[in-house]
Amino acid sequence: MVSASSVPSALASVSAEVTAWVNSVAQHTLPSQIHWCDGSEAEMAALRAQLLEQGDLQALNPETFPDCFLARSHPSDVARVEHLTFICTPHQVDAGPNNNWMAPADAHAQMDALFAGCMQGRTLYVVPYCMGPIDSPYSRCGVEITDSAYVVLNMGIMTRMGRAALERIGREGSFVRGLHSTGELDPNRRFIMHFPEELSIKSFGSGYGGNALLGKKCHALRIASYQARTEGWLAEHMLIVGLKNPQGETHYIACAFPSACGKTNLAMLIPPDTMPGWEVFTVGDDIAWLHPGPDGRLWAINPESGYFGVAPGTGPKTNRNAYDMIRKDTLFTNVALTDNNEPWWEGIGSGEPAIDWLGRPFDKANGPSAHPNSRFTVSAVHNPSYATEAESPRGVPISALVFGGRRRELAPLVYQARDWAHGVLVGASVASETTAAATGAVGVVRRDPMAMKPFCGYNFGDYWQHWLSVGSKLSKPPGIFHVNWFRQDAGGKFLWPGFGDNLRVISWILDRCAGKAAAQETPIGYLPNPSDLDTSGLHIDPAVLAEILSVKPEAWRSEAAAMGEYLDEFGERAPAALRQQLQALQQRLG
Ligand code: SAT
Ligand code: MN
Repeated sequence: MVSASSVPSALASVSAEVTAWVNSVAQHTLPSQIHWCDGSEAEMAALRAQLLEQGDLQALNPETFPDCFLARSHPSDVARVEHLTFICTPHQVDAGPNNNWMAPADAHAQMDALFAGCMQGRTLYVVPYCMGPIDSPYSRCGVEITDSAYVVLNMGIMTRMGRAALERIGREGSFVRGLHSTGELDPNRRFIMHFPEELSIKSFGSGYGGNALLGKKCHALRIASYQARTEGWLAEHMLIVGLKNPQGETHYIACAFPSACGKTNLAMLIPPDTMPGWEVFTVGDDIAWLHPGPDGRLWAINPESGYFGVAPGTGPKTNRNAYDMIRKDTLFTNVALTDNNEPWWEGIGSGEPAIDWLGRPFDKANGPSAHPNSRFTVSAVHNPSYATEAESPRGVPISALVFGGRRRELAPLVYQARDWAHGVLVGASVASETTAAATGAVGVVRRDPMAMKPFCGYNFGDYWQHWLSVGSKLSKPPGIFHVNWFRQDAGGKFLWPGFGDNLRVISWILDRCAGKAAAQETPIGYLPNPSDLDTSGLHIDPAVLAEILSVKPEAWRSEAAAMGEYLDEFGERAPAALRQQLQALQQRLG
């Protein structure tokens, strides 16, 4: 084992706390080497070269996809594992019915046994990172220890990783500790444990996405949501996008949708030709940290610096910006290949697969060629619509918060909550069909409050209370809305075109926030009349538009009753104000 004296002299300002932790982990996991990451391009290139040599990465067509690589994960390790993900607080009630729970001492014992000697013959990488702009007071740092070079490469894209982060940790003292090993990739020896009170994470047995890139869901949502509650802010599963209207005014909105429900597409939306003069700027596509500002508005930063996006469905028609940005310097995971060694997936719009995600010759009898949760990892700076404001230390002011889910029925295209407290109920009531982003059945409707079901590091009852209290600190709160791009007819056909045309809905949302748009008052909130939406050039059947802008009291009464049962699961922790909001909704529904 190499001692921590191997800290490179260039990184000599390492805090004693980080060094002591790295030493103790090394003594326990017994790596053959320790590598302190500085985040330099030379370091990333060396790691890629090493993975290429080992056959763990494959270079893609250098002419059409320069500096792009393919990684294939273990076939049983392709998505987040919610049933193996735990929140470990001393009292179970603090984790809440929304989380799997284990007592911290038991969880540590179980994880420490798995980690014992697990890095023998491997390199232990020390990955210091900063979530958010390096000079933002809202940013928070962490250190991930991992034995996976693939994880290091991803963290290098997804976070501000390396020297500057380590220096900030040296100045601040505090950091989130994330310990990760791929172990043997045995699904029976796989756990993702969070210790919010200790600001620490232990993840074993998976090399995939949200299970292994600990800065993302584990830190920036589960641990950060807990930290945010104690510090008076919100860590949310939201994209952040800026919209400049033809009059030249830019407004920012933050939108919470479950994984694989189109956050990346909306964050990079291209306005339809029939809406000239609009411009769209991406601040973030997955996570927002929201702070009440001194001006009474809500301000947002994106803690990430890259995108870990779903590949299938990404094409020139659905997301031109993403399609263009992943043609260089991109790491693909579990996509298929063409016979020209280019990446391929269902929905890419041209070409055809030759090799499937498992490396076999493509045969459609085996199902989709790319795994439905195959991904691209790419730096945000390659996004043609990247907002310079994403680097702003103070963040961007938020005009509207938008919740949404994937629902065939019930939820209309868009509606506005009556006020903040009602908006918290709307967010808490989000339900969505499950997707391939997590293992388990796909297409089952489940409650996914604020799109945070898999990501809230504490009891949802306390979380809703925290949302209510953040609202009370805002003299100019954003409007709260709910959208549903996914309504279908009986034959399964989508009723709304989605993608760029979603700007029509957002335009109404922004006009509502500016007090400029009309609406009809319904029991569930304010909906546009069909004439309030800009549908010029859309060619949508008026009957279809009326259908997706209607509220069926009968169906909503059942929904409200189901929501009441859901709140009951949280017992006394469910805020009284939320129950009052639900009662008021039920009264309005009659
Ligand atoms: O695998 S991740 O958690 O990083 C992606 C997602 O599910 O949203
Ligand atoms: Mn996500």
